[in-house]
This record gives sequence, C-alpha cells and structure tokens, in this order.
Amino acid sequence: MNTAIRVGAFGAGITLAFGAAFGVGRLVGPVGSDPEPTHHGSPADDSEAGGAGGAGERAEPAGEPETPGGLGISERGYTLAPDRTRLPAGEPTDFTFRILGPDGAPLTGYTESHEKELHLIVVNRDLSGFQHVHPELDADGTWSVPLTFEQAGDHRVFADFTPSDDPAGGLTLGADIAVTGPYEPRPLPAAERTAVVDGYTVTLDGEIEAGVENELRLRVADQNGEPVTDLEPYLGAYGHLVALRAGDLGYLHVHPGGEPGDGVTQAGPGITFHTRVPSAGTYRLYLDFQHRGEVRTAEFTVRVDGSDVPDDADAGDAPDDHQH
Ligand SMILES: [Cu+2]
Repeated sequence: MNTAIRVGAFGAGITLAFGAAFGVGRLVGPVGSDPEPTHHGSPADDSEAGGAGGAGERAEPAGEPETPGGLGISERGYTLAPDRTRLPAGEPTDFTFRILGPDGAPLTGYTESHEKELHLIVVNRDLSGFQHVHPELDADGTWSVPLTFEQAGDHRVFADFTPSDDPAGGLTLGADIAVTGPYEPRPLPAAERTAVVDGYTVTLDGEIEAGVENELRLRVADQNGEPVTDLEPYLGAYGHLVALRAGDLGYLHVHPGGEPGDGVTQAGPGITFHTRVPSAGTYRLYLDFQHRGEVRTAEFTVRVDGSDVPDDADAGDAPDDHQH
C-alpha cells in the first residue's frame, strides 16, 4: 500500500534510470557471470566490517550487482546434501546434512565468518517461519542441528559458509525441504517501515535501489518506545540481516556497517548495513538483534522500485488467488 518503501518522485526517477542501465547491462553482458562476487564470509569482508566506512571500500565493480546466493543446490563444485528432504511439521527433528566438496567428499575444513563456520537459514517458501541457526560439525563432515518446522509447506534451507582452502571465498547453497502436513500458504505481509517483535519497534530507514550499493539503517526502540542504546553483540555485530527475494528466494549478502569495539559503532539505537539489491521486486528482510540476553528477529517486506504493482500481487505467488 502507501507504506511501501518508496523513494519519492525525484528518487524514483533515479531508480528508474539505474534500472534501465542495469537492464541494458544485463542484455549486453553475460547473465549470471559474476566476476568478483563478494560473499559475506570472505576474509576481505571481515576487514571491511572492521572499518566504519563501508560502501566506498567494497571491492565489487560499480554498477554490477552480485548474483543472489542460495538459488542453487550446487555451485563451484560444492553441493548441499541434506540427509532427509521430507520432514514432518511441528515435531522436533535432528536436521543433518553435508557439504560435498569438488572431490565429492564431505567438506570438513571451513573458515569462520561472523563467529561461525556455517550459518543455516531456514524459511518456508512463503517467506514465513524464518530461522537462523548454527549446526554442529562432526569429524566426518556431517552437520546437525535440532530443528522444528512449525508449519507445513515447501521450505528452503540455505547454508552460508566459506571453504577453508578456496580462494574464491564464501558461498551460499540452497535446498528444498518438503515439510509435510496441511498447508495454507500465507500472503506476504504488506511493505512497511516498522516491525514490532516482542514489544520492540524496529524502524527501517534508507532508500533501496536496485543495482547500487544501499545503506540500510534500522533503529530499535524498546517496549516503552525509548531508543535502545545497549544492544548486545551477537555473532560479532549488533545486528544480522538476511534478505530474501520474493518469488525465487534469492539470498542477498548483507554486510554490517562496523562492529562492536571498533571505536565508532554504537550499541544502538541505529544499526547500519550495506547491501546490493540485484533487481527490482519484493524482498523480505530479517533482522536478528540481541538485547537483554535474547535474540529476536524483526521482519520487513520491502519493495524495490516505484512499481505500481499492487501489494497482493507482487509477492510472486498471490496466494489468495490460488486457493483451492
Ligand atoms: Cu548465523
């Protein structure tokens, strides 16, 4: 509705201009070629996160958005191999999987990123039921994590990791998991600039344009509406943000702007991120933040581009029109 993330008349013109340039570039250049993907998790990223600067220091070629991660179960010779791809809804399960390396053997060597060797994101394909967990690795290369899929439906799991001996850096693989049980797909919530979780209100500032570096600023207020200035570090940052593209669940890499203890970054109420959004469309953002010992997730629907598509039609699925 009118709460969509819009950039105003002047900004919208710029957005369209970028969008047009991007379209031409894609027509001329090979689609999907991504000469220097900067994945979160590469050593280069870690040094970037330490500097408060951000945008200008990034090694990505200007105007060339990175391809979303997580669209493939295999990439660069690595394959995400879940032990089971069919699991029941509503029951605790032990979710196990391996990352098979280019030699076909389970990968056992990983480089930590954001304090973990692998981040597992789980979400229903209707973009509900988001979970961000950290499985344990055994000596044979099997990852395991207790998981409960609250709702039935096709789910996507994303493994975000960095092989320790690969100069190309980190990558994100995605696999589908069928969660069995009665399923009623939920429509994507409308685009809004505020999200409420457990009484905390999180506000999203910043303009989002396709094809350029975007700075996203989130502000956290507590149950009394007071700005939170004592956010706690979680995985080496004051917030972690995952962005998924509605329609195909493309996984965007989002980089925190600064980190706790760098002398610049404050413990709230503002949290800054940088990301490149590869296309116009609708995205779901998931912000994990920690306060008073608890991690919470604030979720936003964001529309990129000043498109006139109605909210209920741009989620890709338009669930209300397809009920049987
Ligand atoms: Cu993680």
